[in-house]
Amino acid sequence: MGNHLAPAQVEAYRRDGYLHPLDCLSRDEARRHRDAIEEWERASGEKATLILRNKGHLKLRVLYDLVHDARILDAVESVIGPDILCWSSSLFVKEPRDDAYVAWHQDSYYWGLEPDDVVSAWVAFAPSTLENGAMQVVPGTHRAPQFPHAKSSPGSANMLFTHEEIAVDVDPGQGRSLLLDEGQMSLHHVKIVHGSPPNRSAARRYGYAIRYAAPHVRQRGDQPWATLVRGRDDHGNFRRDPVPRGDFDPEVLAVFPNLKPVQHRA
Ligand SMILES: O=C(O)CCC(=O)C(=O)O
Repeated sequence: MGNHLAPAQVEAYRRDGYLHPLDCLSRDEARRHRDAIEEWERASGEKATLILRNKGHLKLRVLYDLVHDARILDAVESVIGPDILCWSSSLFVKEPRDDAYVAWHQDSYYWGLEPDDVVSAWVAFAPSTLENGAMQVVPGTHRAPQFPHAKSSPGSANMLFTHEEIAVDVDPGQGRSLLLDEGQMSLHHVKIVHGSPPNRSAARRYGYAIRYAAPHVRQRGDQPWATLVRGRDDHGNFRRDPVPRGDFDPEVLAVFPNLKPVQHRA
């Protein structure tokens, strides 16, 4: 059985577009992931939220191992099937008492992946609470059409690199906060409307969102890269990521020069 979802949970995911809380890491494992990230920040002088936001699993070996964790993949398998690619991953660190927030958006708007057999597993390396800006979703919106998006107002603290947000009114009262203990995770559908308010607490909020796709998914206009993390890929729609042998492996950076910290910051 492992960590596969029960039929009622799969049904709830299909109806609502998200599922939480799901047990995943122990508290000790969650702390070890935080420690590894903070240790890397100290050694490199870089900020995790900037540098590890894009394909963090190809940068830090501890994250590469995590995207292969059977406890996550069992749950993911229950919603997208036994053949699983990790297309990307994003570490969202919210600093204490900081205005940074994530504007309401649908991932499908930015990613161009079709069909929508794409799910994010959002793993909490620290508790995710109302006070520290837990992620919010609007249930059922994954079944709505794709909404238009537009640039956020100038100077906004929207953490999304594109600085865009959904261009229709979202009633904040409809948002459900995905509260998680450290080590727990949530799943959210690629089309669900989601976002998160600022962190008003005295500690960092850590969420690691891992993007998984079934191999029949395609990206509009491009052949993306991905890591096969379970099963097989008989479709060939994704090029195969190199395997990182350590943190910021030069061989990986040779394939993806834009993953280099200094370029990412610009
Ligand atoms: O971590 C957050 O608050 C937002 C995460 C998010 O937008 C995502 O995982 O797609």
